[in-house]
Amino acid sequence: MSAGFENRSAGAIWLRWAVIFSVVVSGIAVRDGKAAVYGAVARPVDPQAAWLTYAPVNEKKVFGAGAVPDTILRLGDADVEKTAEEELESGVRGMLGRVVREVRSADGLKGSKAFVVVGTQGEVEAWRPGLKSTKAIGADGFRLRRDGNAIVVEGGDSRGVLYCAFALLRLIAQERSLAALDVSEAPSAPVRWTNEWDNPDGSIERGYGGRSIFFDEQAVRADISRVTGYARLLASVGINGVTINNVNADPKLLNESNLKGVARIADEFRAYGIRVSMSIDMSSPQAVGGLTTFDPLDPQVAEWWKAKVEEIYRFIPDFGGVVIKADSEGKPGPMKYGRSPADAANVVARALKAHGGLVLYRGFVYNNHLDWNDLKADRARAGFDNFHTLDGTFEDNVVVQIKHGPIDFQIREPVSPLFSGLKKTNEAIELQVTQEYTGQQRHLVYLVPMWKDALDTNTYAVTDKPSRVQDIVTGKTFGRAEGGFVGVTNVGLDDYWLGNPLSMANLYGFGRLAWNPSLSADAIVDEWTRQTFGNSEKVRAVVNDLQIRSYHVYESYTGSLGVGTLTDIIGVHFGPGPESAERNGWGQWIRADHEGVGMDRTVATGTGYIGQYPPELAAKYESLKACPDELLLFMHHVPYKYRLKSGKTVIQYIYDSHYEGAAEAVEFAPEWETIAGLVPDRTYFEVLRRLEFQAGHAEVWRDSITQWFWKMSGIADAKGRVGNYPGRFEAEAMRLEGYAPVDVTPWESASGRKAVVCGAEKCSAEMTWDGADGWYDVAVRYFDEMHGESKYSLEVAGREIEQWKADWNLPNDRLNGHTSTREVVRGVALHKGDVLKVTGWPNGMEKAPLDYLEIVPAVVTHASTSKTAPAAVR
Ligand code: GCW
Repeated sequence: MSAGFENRSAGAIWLRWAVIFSVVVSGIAVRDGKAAVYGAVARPVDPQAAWLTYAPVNEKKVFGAGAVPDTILRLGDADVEKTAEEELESGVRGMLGRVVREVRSADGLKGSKAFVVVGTQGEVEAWRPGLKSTKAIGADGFRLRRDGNAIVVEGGDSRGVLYCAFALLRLIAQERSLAALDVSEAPSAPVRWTNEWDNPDGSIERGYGGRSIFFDEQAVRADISRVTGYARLLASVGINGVTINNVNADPKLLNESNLKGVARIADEFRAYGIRVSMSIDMSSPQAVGGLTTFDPLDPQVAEWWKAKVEEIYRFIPDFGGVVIKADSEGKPGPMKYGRSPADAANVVARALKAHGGLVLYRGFVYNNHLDWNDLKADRARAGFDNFHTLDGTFEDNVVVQIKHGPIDFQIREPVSPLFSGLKKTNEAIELQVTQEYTGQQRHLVYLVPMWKDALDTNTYAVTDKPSRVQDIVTGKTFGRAEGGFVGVTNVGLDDYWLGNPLSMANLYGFGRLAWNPSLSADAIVDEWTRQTFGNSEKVRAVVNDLQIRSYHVYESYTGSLGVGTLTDIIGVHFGPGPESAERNGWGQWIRADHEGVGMDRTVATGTGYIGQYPPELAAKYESLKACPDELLLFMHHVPYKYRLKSGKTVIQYIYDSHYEGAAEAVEFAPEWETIAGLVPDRTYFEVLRRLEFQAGHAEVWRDSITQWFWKMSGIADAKGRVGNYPGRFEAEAMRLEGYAPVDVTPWESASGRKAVVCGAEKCSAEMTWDGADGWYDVAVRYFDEMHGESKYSLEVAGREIEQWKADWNLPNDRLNGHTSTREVVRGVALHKGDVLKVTGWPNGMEKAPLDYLEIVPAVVTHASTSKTAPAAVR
């Protein structure tokens, strides 16, 4: 080896640690002696606190020359008001470094320089009549203002008091001046719920943050201590309901012993103003009730529901109601008896009405055995077709819960036409916080911009009132009293709740939008970043930028132009799998053939779906010219050479967007690395390893989708990238010992369609470097299946430079786009003639699979890599 080129050594690792350390130190040093008091310096933070860290702030910015509160006067006795007091106490202690006195009467204020008074409107007026507001504060609403040396935390009811307290804490956390404080707010809608798809065995359907915080081993967990932490987070953004079990509901949860468990959960949520609800299975009267039928029009069935609901309320007096998934994806429902969704919803709604409970009946009713050969068949039509004729027939405590798009949480969909299709029915929009189709929390995807697109879409339902989706679900358009927002959240026992610390911006954003859908995606993320990581300009610039860019980046490398996420739709919905969309009954078709791609949903020649929208919106989508490019392939089938508004052909756009998106994803980790030391270390590394994974997985997406479309269209990439991978060395073409080539399915998810697997205890693949001497980044692409933890090592010129384990349990047990991942070793010195050798040690069913090596000139932009993380967080 010639001088000047040394492989990764302990020295290199130390250097990287030194970089991180110096960032930490300078982060502290610039804060002129106040480092320990405030600012975004590395500090131990409880990850479970998420955005409620209550870290020290610069109190001058908040209070100017005025005094910081030293006392809290609580006027009321309601538990929720006590919670508000507790939060204020802990927020002031954490952010302002003051231990406040908690008092119950004006006498206690003697000697106080400044105080916070907490109460409902009635309590505040009784305490100080001069503070009487001219207007009544509505349910859950609040007014937050100053009165001399007092900050008045006043709610329309006790829940409003709690929301007001959190609003105050949110302002302090963001170092906003409280000098001229007078804010009145009210929630946009009464229903602000999360749905949790938790199963009694403790698993969570489409959950990516660990096991259930509610259930284990077929019952409510003995230890439900995580529930309080979750309740705090939800209440802090105004969520007032939680449905604790999967919409694919297990009927036995309605048994008495389970209801007792649910009552324990409800007790925890109650102090935070949150009502618990449950998903129910429509066949329960038969499945657990012993009846011979569950026909909703059978009087015995109605009686059974009435009795069951009464029993529930005996255990949980403030039970919120039920969520119903029926006649959908194999779930039993009224169709069995020729009855309608309204018949089913109403029988339960009547039972709940006397107790103040709601039925949220899901609009997600569709046939998953559609005929692929029928060009008129269209799953997107199902919601409207199944529900709009029932408009006006639902009880007034029924809310139809509608996924924001007509298919299923794809990366880009138009809004469901059912929103404008129901005028005399309460509606709620269902948004998915858990990233089922959007990278499963291993990819950074800030979803608020997508939700905003949906909420801001004007349906043109009526001309004399605002008719955006947000106006409809908040009841304004059609004058509905109930309705609102449901977020499918699926938090788990993971310390970061959703697995990825940055994904918590989605939960925060969901709550904030439910409270006020006119907030912008930018404003929401900045609030979140400030509360989570502090007010440092640098941290805000980086975190906000990453979050805001992420939605479009993910869309670009997965499925652009409204074609759908292009994942394996009949599997885990994670990696690429475009072929899976076609030729089955699920109806997530993209109808790609050799000439063109896209679903023709026009009225003129297609499925007629577009005709379900009000005329103005329908006209926009029906016309090829007017249809926005980002929804083109959702609405139309076009030839690959069809030109978009930019003049680019569809096929070239598909190639370009996948390359651009993947290239942007590669920038995420280095950008995050610029704030090493300015965010808590553990969080830093948790995020970093995900961003590095994302960069590698975006490449799998890019290559799979572009190759698939190349094969399908026969049209080559004008820029020559697709099928041409400089620096790539296929494992199957290397000198193999023990390894044997295998075909990978789907073919496009492995480079050259093949991988190698090891049938022995240990195998190796070798190649000789024939390029120029220099510094290179070496990527080893391999497959990390769910079960088994194979070990690998990489040697260069007889020296081991890297060792790793395939222990990230990617969500599948085969070699494909879900499991393809890579290990990158940066800054490797290579000389012509050097031998690179990968050794694999299989484990369990995982046969140390390898796809290729990619050797590209080193890009030294990284301050560190995930390899520098302490072993505990790797
Ligand atoms: O997207 C599909 C999911 C199912 C889910 C269903 C639904 C809970 O793949 O896992 O079931 O939607 O929303 O009911």
